Amino acid sequence: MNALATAAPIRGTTCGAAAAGAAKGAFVAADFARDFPILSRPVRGKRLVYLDNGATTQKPEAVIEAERLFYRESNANIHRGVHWLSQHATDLYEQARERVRRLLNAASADEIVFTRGTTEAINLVAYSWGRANLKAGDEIVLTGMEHHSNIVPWQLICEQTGAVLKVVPLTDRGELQFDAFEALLGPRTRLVSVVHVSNALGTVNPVARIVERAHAVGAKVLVDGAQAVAHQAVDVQAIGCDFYAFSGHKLYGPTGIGALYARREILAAMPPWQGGGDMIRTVSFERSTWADAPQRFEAGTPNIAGAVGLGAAIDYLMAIGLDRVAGHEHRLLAHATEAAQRIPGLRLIGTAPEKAGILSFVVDGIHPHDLGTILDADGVAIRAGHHCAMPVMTRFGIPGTARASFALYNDEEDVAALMAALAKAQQMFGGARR
Ligand code: C6P
Repeated sequence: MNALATAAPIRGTTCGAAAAGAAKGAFVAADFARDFPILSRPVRGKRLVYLDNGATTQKPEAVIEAERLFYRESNANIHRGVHWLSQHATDLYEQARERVRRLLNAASADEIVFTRGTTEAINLVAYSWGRANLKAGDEIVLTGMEHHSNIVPWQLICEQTGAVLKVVPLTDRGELQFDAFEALLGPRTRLVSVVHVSNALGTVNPVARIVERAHAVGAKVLVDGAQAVAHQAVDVQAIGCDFYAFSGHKLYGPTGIGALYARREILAAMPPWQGGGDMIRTVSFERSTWADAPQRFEAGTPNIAGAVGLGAAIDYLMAIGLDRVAGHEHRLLAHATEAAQRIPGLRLIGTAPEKAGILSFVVDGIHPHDLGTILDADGVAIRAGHHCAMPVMTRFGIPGTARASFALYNDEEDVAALMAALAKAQQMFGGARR
């Protein structure tokens, strides 16, 4: 791809093996894996089995190349220059916004605000919408499976406004107790902020139903889509949510770039949360006025190359097709779940019927961190710990879990490597395997 290809119309953009795989119809993960240069590097002398996609996904050549070419051929600041290069960079940045719109099926690109990622997107809503709309006694409903990024900003805003948090409890399988959720809703509920796919449990929440119930009491709904957007088709209009947040780096894109979707009329009424260049209409020492959304929420020079890389990642993923990716990852999860259940002493944490490709577990007698270290010696990269979801660990009475999280390039061979490394860990810890 060259810089012009990056800037080219969105439809029909495909690259490398992904395009071939998409055309063939058969989903061969190994074909896609070849698009990701890092997956062919050995780690500790072993084949890299990368199963830490919940933390961040690897990047296809198309994304690496798009960022590299941006700096080689298109780099300039945006929305400011009268010169050709600045206008060109601005076009690329705005085309990336359109790609995000298409990914989420938002009604307008003006509903997409670029952020550093999910965390910043949620903080934006908390500090802008939250400070302007919440007062003492108002209620924010969260769930017991939220990432810290969807807890702490609300705690900070509650301290400032006097609003209070209400938390929906979880079942033993790691689902929301829907009755309890409905019982928490009332005339004081201003916001329901809920994770789409739990990073610690894999549970897929019924977000459209949640929105319907929340809207019935006049509350707004924010969906944390960090673990969803790369693994299933997301349609914010079908979900009906007011806000949707995600990170580019969990979607095969660069770090330091993500987006907030917010419904146009809500965004139009929100005050700025950060001040600086590019978010103003006029400035004087007496008074400043603000640009329209989304610029109002993008103070300062943004991550332009990151946005271009994110656009390339979206093209890559959509060329393959999110439904096909979801199908593949569901099959892989079912296969991994079955294999894990055959390991004595292994307990899955998160067994909801609606799950995405996340396998969280504990093994008798082996701390998750030890598991992670032993697996790493065999080139198997998983995450171990509380996954920034400490309330989930408290709910299940454990310090943490070992977590394998799948992406489109993983396959049965990766699952076999995981299971073999687990068996080895059990032998090292005194032959827990019977
Ligand atoms: N979860 C994980 O290993 P940022 O850091 O802003 O890109 O994403 C934060 C975030 C928010 N919500 C959910 C559901 C998430 O899973 C994450 C990031 C990583 O599970 C790092 S803790």
